[in-house]
Formats: sequence, structure tokens, C-alpha cells
Amino acid sequence: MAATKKGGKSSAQQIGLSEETLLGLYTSLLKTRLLDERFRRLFRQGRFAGTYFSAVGQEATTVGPTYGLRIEDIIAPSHREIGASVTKGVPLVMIAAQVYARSMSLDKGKSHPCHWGYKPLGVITPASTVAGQTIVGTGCAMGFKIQKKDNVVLAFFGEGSTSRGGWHEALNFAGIHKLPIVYICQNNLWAESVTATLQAGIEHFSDRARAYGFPGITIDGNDVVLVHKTAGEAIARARAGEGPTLIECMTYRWYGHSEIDPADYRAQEELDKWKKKDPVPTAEKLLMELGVLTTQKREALADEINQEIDEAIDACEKGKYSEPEEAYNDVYSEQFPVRREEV
Ligand SMILES: Cc1ncc(C[n+]2csc(CCOP(=O)(O)OP(=O)(O)O)c2C)c(N)n1
Ligand SMILES: [Mg+2]
Repeated sequence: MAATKKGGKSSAQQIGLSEETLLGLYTSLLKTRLLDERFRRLFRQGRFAGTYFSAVGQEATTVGPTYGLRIEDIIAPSHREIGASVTKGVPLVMIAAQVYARSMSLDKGKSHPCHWGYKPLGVITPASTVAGQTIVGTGCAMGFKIQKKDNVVLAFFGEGSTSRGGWHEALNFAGIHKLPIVYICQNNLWAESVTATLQAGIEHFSDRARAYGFPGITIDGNDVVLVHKTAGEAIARARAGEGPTLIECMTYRWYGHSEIDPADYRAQEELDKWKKKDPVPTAEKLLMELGVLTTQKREALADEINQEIDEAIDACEKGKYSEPEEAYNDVYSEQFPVRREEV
């Protein structure tokens, strides 16, 4: 039972969110963390091929904006947004099927282990070229506007991706047409081995929004409540036809760019400093103080999530790879075939 303060309002309501929302945010954070750590271990055991982009440390930046979206809203994730898929409700077995490149994955094993797309819930498959999904997401927002629908798009990317030309063209277009889109920049201070200070001559990447005529804001990306509330305001603006917002979430990736990167280009002190801001125990502490979570409840939740993960992994390990001929399917649209000789 949540603690109640004077005036009959629970402590949870006093911070502006319901108990259900606080628990929902926490559940998605924990699920993302446990799943991500599991994939890291499985990769190191050689259970799947390629590599794996861990988002451990950054969970609040994806869970916060995605929690509470409508099914019809679209997400345009990049390579480090497992939390967006988990929070939008993509079945864990489908997330794992992508990692394992199994025939049951939506692309039947064609793309990268971390290119999680899921059409039934409006999750666009990430592009290999960074910021590619920002451009596609902006096009989807234009689609919503043309169709006069009050759905929104969330486009995620890292700070390094904001150096690409297409990223600027997309934001410029969104600013001109006041599109219903929220751009979420996860500034984790590094783009592979390049520091953020070598990506831009400005301190805050959110300043880039001003050039395109819409608001930009920089926030603590490890505070899931703050991220959720800030994104919620931007989403409401977008639904009301008031245009885009750029939210820069300051955060940090705990591990290498991918699991094959020892990340020896950065200082141990920097990592230690950010680990102290771990978004999962930060949320846990808040919820316990508010009386929304107890240690027993947390343990029961972790057991339930671990069982769900076990089942998803088991199904994928038993699953098959696609036949080689599958490589030719779904590559070009069969709906509108255009032959060279017809052009
Ligand atoms: C156009 C392009 N250049 C380079 C790469 C290789 N690459 C993949 S992720 C990445 C770093 C992106 O950094 P950032 O946008 O900050 O995201 P983060 O990895 O930090 O989450 C690079 C350079 C790519 N995929 N596409
Ligand atoms: Mg980065």
C-alpha cells in the first residue's frame, strides 16, 4: 500500500504519476536490464553470432518515452534501443529470435542481432546506416499528418548520429511541417571510440533543435521519472499539432560499443562515476520510498521476468535457421514490381 500524505494524495500522485505508471516504468526497466545482461552472457558463450550492442546503463532513456504510447504510435529505434521494443510490448521471443537470427524472426534472420523491428506494434526496423531510422520516422510522422491522425513517432538515436547530413534534413523538414514527432538523443558521451566533444562544437546537442525552429531540452537520462514526464509533455505537444521536440538524455553505456569492443579508450573513473547513477536502483529506491515497491515484490518480479526470458531463449535455441534460398525473399517489394526495362 502506498504511503498517504496530507490531503489524501498518495506520495506517488504527488510526484505526478500513478502507482501503476511507476510500477510499469520500473517493470520495463528491470526487464530491459535482465534481458540485456542475458544476451551479453549468451554472446560470450558463443550461443549466437555477429555481435551485440548492450544498452546497460541507458535503459531510462528508452523506457521513459515509450511507456504509455498507443499501439498505433510508431517507434524508430537505432541499434541500442532494446528498451523501446520491450516497453512497447514486443514479445521477448521475437526480440530473442532477432538476436539468434532464427527463421521465426520477422526478417527471417537477414539482419543484425540488434536490429529489432516489429511491424504489428509499429516498431520500424533500424537502418544499418546510423540516423537512417530518423529519416524514415520523420516520413511516418508526415504520413500521420497527411492522414490527420493524432498519433506520434518517437525517433531514437545517439549523439554521434546527429553528425549525419540526413539527420539534419529530417529535423529541418519536421520543423517546417510541424510534424508529430519526438526526437530522443541518447548522449552517452561516445560514438564508438569518438568522444562527444569531437562530434560537435556545442555543449548540448539539444541546441541543434533551435536551428530547425522547435524546442530542444537536455535532461538527466538516468532518471526514468524525469524522462517519462519530459517525453510525455513533448508527446502531448506533438499530438496537439504543435510540432516536434528534441530531448537530449545524458546517459552512459557501461560496456563497449559492442561486445567485441574492450572500450579501453575511456577512463575507469568516468565509468565508475556513471555506474553510481545506475537508473535501475535509482528507480527502485524512489519506488521503495514511495511505498510502491518492496524487496519481496522486486524479487518476485525478477523471478517472473527471468522465467519469461528463459522461455524465450529456449524457444529460439530450439528454432531453425532459414534455408539459404530465403535470402532472396522480402528484399524487394512484390506489391509494386518495377523492372529496369519499364523505367
Ligand atoms: C553512416 C554510418 N557510419 C558509421 C557506422 C558505424 N557505426 C555504427 S554505430 C556507430 C556509433 C554511433 O554513435 P551514436 O550515434 O552516439 O550511438 P551509440 O552507439 O553511442 O549508441 C557507428 C560509427 C554506421 N553504422 N553508419
Ligand atoms: Mg553515443
